[in-house]
Amino acid sequence: MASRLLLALDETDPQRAFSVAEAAAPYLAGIKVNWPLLMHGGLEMVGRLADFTSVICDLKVADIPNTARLIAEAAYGAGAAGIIAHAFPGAGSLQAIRNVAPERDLYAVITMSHPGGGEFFDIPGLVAVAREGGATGVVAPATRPEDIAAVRTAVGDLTIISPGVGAQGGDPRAAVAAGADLIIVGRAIYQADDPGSAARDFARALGD
Ligand code: OMP
Repeated sequence: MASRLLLALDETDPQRAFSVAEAAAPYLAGIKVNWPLLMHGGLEMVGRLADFTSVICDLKVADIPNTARLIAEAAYGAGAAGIIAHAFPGAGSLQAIRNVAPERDLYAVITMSHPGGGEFFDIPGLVAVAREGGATGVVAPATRPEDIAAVRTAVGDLTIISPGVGAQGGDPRAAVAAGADLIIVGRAIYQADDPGSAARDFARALGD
């Protein structure tokens, strides 16, 4: 079956990022890049990593629609298959991203994985924003499967991607059982002695 594993490539050394990506790529559904790698390697990292697998730009966009649009034009233009944005700025900001590339993915953050990360996030309200804004998927935490289940109930068949496995302690099987489609793993793969084996083991553990 297709892999359920997304690699969070928060490696700050671009050369090491490429070697990790190359080793892990056979076991991945995609790579997620965030500010740490983009700030060290530049936006061109997106297109270069897209040679291995599809790339999601986790920019956590949280801005007015015009600024969100400008960010989306740069990220999709660099080759991103998807962008992660916060839902809380509202449906208009998500729509501004969606309109840049309606055929690509847009994931809206509903609630976050770190301790206290759910405190200010209203799950049903933000899921409604995500749907109105045209998101193709949402982000919900593997550290709190009960939140994934609540998101799944509200979100219908949108894709749920779930961070918090590995370094943050979340249980990947529990996250999938609660409704997650794809599991995001960062440090437990890119800091492993053998990132390829680590990715293979996570992907196998997620197999049905
Ligand atoms: P590790 O904790 O190293 O596995 O990395 C997790 C990745 O998921 C990082 O890139 C985080 O920025 C991201 N993330 C979270 O950890 N928690 C969230 O609630 C949301 C995200 C995200 O949007 O990807």
